[in-house]
Amino acid sequence: MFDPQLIRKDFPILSREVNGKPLVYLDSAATSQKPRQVLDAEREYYEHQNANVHRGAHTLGDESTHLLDVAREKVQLFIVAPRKEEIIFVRNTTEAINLVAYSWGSGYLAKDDVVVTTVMEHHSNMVPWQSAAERRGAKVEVVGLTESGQIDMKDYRKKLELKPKLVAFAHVSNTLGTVNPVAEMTKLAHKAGALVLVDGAQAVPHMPVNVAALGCDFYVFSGHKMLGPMGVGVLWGRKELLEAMPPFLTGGGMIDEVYPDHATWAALPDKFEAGTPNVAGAVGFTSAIDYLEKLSMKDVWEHDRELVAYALQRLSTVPEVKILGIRDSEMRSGSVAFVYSGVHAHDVATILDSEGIAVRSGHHCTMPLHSSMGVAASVRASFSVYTTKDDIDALITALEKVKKVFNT
Ligand code: 7TS
Repeated sequence: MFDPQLIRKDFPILSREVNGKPLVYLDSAATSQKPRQVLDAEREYYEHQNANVHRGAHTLGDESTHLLDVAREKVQLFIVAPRKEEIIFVRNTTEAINLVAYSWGSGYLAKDDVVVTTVMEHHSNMVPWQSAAERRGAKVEVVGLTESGQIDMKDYRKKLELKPKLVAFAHVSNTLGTVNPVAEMTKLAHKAGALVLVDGAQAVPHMPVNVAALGCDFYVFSGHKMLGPMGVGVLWGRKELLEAMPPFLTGGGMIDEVYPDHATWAALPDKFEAGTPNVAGAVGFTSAIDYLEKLSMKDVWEHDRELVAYALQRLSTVPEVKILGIRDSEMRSGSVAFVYSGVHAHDVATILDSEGIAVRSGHHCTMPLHSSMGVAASVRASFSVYTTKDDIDALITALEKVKKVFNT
C-alpha cells in the first residue's frame, strides 16, 4: 500500500530541521530527495566493486561493467524502450538535449531549416536549439500557449506548416505543471516530416512512461529528479537515428579503432559515452528505479493526482495567491507555481524558509514563459513520493506569516 508516512522513513534528510523547524521539502522538481536504499547502493558499489568498466580484465572491472549493464536494462524496461543499446547514459537532461542538438544538429540541420520548441520549455530545451540553429544557420520557431497555460495547438499546427526538421517539447512543464499531449503532438509532427524530442525531466518521476507508445524519437530525463543520484541522466533515441548521428564527445571508450590520423566509432551505446562513466551513479539510479517500481508507478501517479488537487484547492483559498497554469488538476502534474500579490517571490520564499519550508522562487529556468505571462518571478511548490498533505498545510499556514510581515 502506498503510504507516504512510511515512505518518509526511508529518506534520512526529511528528519532534519531547518531554522529550528522540521524540514518541509517542497522543491522536488529542482531535485528530489534520495532514499537510504539509493545512498546505500552507491556506497556499497564503492566499497565492493569500484573499478573502471570495459578496460580491466579482472573481476572488479567485470562486475562494474555488469552493474552498468544492469542499470541500462533497468532504464530500458522502466520506459519501455525497444532496445537496451538505445539507452545512453549522460549527466542529466541538459546534457542529453545538448547531445542531440549538437550531434544530430551537425549531421542533419542545414541552413534555413526550422526547429520548433514551445514557450513553456525549460532553458535546457531552448538554448541548445538556439545554439544549434546559430551554428547551422537554421531558425527556431516557438509555439505559444493558451490563456490556461496549455500548448496552443492551433499555433503548433501553424508552425508545423513550416516543415520543421525537429520538434522539441516538454512532457510536463516544470513551471505550469501542464501535461502535454505527447502522442498527439508527435503524430502531427511526424506527419509534417519532423523528428520529435520529448523532455521528460518532470514526467518520469511522477507517471508511468512508455516511449514506444508515445511514438517520439528521443526522450530525455534526469536521475536526480526521480530519487536517484545527481550526475546520471538518460538519452533514449531510436537506434537508427543514434547510429546515423555523429558522436558528441570523442576520446576513450567511444572508439572502435584509432590511428594517428583518424578513428572509427564503437557501436551503441558506447559511441555516445566517451570517458569513464558514472557507474556509482548508475547503480544508485538502478536502486531508485527499484524503489519506484516497488511503490508502483501507477500509485505514484495517483499520489501526485491527490497532491496536485489538494494544493490547488488549498492555495485557491488564499486571496493574495494567483495560481499559474490550468486549474484542472487532471491536466497537470508535480507542482503548483503561484504569484503572491504585492510580495516578490524571493521574499515569500525567504519567509517560508524561516518556517523550515523549501520552495523554489524566481523564473525556474523558464524566463520566456514568465515573460509571456507578464510575471517576473513566481513561487513553486513541487512534490514527490514523500510529500504529504501536511506539507501543503504547512505551506498554507506559513503564507499567513507572509501576510502578517508584509501587511497585505
Ligand atoms: N527540463 C525540465 C522540464 C526541467 O524541469 C529541468 C530541470 C531540466 C530540463 C534540466 O534538468 P537537469 O537535470 O539537466 O538540470 N528543472 C529544474 C527546476 O525546475 N528547478 O531546478 C531545476
